[in-house]
Amino acid sequence: MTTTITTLHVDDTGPLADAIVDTLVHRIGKDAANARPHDWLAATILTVRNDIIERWMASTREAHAAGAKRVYYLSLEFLIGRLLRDALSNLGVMAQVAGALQSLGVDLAELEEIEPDAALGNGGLGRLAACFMESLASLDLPAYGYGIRYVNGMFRQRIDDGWQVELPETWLSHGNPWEFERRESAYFVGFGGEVIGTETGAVHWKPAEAIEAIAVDTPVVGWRGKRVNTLRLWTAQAIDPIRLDRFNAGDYTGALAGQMAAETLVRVLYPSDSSPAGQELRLRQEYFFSSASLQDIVRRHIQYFHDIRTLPDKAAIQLNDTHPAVSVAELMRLLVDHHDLGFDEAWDITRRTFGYTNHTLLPEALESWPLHLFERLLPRHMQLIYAINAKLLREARAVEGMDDRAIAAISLIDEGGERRVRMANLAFAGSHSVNGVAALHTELMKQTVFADLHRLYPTRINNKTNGITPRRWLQQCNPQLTSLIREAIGTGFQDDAEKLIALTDYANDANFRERFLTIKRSNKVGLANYLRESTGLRVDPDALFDVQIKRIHEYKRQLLNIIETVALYDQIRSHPERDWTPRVKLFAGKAASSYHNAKLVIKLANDVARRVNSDPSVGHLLKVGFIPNYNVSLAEKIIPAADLSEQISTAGMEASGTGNMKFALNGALTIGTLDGANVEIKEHVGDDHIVIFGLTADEVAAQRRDGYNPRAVIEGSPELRQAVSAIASGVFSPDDPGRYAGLMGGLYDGDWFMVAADFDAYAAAQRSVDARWQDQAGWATSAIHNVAKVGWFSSDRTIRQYAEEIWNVM
Ligand code: HBZ
Repeated sequence: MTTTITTLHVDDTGPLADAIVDTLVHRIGKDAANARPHDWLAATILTVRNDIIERWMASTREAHAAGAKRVYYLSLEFLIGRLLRDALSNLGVMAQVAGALQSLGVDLAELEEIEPDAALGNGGLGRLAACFMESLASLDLPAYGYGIRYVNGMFRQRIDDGWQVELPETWLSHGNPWEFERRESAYFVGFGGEVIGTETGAVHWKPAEAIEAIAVDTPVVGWRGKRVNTLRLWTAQAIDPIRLDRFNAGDYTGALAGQMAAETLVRVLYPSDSSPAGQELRLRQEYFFSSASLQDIVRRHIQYFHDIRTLPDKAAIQLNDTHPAVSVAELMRLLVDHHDLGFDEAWDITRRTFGYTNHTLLPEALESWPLHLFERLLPRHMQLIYAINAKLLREARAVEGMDDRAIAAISLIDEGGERRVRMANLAFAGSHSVNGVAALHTELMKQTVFADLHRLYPTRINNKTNGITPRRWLQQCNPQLTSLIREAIGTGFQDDAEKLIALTDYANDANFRERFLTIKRSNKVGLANYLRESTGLRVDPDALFDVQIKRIHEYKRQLLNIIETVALYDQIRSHPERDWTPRVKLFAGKAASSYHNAKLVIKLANDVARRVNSDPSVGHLLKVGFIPNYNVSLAEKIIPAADLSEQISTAGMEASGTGNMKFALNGALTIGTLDGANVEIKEHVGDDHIVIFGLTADEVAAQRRDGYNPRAVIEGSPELRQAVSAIASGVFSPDDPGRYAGLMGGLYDGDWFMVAADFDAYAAAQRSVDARWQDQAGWATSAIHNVAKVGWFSSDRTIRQYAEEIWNVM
């Protein structure tokens, strides 16, 4: 009989300690005297896992017995981060496990810190998938996440002399005690070859190559351990791991070539959040995981429900952006070629099964594949896509007023230039629901990228504003604030984040404010220590911590922030007599390895930091830090310590943002544009507790349409002109004075992201922040209003809406 931790009490950790030592000896093969921290970590995870497995099997049995409909979330990215603290906290056994380890002389917090970050994603899209998985389990919905088990996920970022250097992330180097390889769940995934017609009219795809997809499962523990769902990530293996004929002939490389090709497929995540890498390997990855997932879903459906026609009643498949969009064609292939359904019936089933979530309107980020590449790799899918397109365009032609331009925009094939397959159009056509991720984004989808498809299917586009899991992003990352809230309003908010609203009553309570500020300060001391250890930078925890952490991208406008920092630096030096608010400006984020300007922005932040931090004339009034290797775990350290959250994208360009929600939930004030979910955050927290500046999305569009003249704007703003020319002339890069001439020149000749247009408004907003900071009680009141009013941005609310309005599972 195994000891289940949940049956133990905090003061009775002896059996649990014994169980951990037993695991250490019998599973890891070490005794307590010789165990290293990683051995203790593995032993702890394996022990906790026993309890999780029981719940996991019970969850599967229950769903089966109930004949429940299942949700399938297909995503090329799952940015799940570390799992130990999440599992312990959701199971409510944190104190027991900490106590048991303590009795063994081991510090749980230290073990948590050495757990590698599962960085299987780029940014917001991947983290959203992770929050959704946790909420699905917490809401007791049977769900599977499907993706790829990348051996090296997102690259590790090192900063060398201010430049980003990309290194492989070796998160699996100590093994992964959370995962279970399921050899029995393996599928062949084909590529290339030809399509052969038979006499009966049926067709048969004969791929030239095939790779075996093998399932690797990770349990996802919901809040209070109610349900444990499965994250199923595919790994790849050659069908012939070694060609003995070649090996024996002395061709050792050739003998292993198949295995090498398979391993290459699951090696890296494309480190791009801005544009599809446009490479064959990427399309292969997308088809590999889509095909394996669809085969698995169809197999499970037949096993449980026997009739393929009931698939839409028992399976809801959500496409996380277009990366899995080829699944639409894959399901059609399985239905038509393997289950002998007619095309029309197959199409009806397909559309009723899929939903598609769009995460970007940036034209360069909308995936499309050269038709010849697609046809060469997936000839049968190409045929099906032509057939789907014919049907789609017939429907479109039947709508009054659809002209040739509209038809061309709706088509699954882009005919302008080299012909390409449009994955967003395929996903749209193949789904009964197409959603955006914030209200503004969804409206813009209707008006811009999907305007013609929207006219054809006017009820298909709907909004599901993003959310974040309050377990990881409040309870786990900010335990002190969580305790304070619990003391004030009880524990209800832990099961329903919207109950945080009761905190509003405390926003003007002097005692509560005091305690709130004390906790914030303590989190800031923690971050200051981390900064000193990781970068050598010393900062004053009483300064305002002003934070911008996210992927580095021109539309996110880290450059606006840096230029304003330079302007502030100038101002402080020119007017040292003024009552400046001491600030610490913090940046973190990765740039896509091929994104030149983004990498230059990282270097600029570091160059500005070096100059400012060593200038005694500003002293403690201004410090600048770039924290390397931004990832989920780092975000968990930084966010609870932030006073000001920078959400300053060019209006209309950030689909939603989710960092904005995490900061507000931890009591930071937002300085931001009316973009993405900032708009809704403002509605929730109230105009008095957020700092909004800059052009609206409509104004940005109007300026671009009517001719925007950044040169005139720069010339008209002395502060901006001075900062830009200082950067351009090499004040911050004396070793290479021309380094930023091009970057600054881009502002004069175009400034697509409207940095100049928004600069004065941004600088004025920052000075209003300075003034607010002088009134600490007022600041605390606003911060508490933020915590109280952003419970709505829980991913539980988001998932409930998906469940009710798209998946029909609630
Ligand atoms: O998805 C982000 C949006 O930029 C952000 O506004 C939103 O909050 C978040 C969740 O909805 N999008 C991404 O993170 N996109 C990618 O990471 C990406 C990755 C590969 C691509 C394209 C985009 O080829």
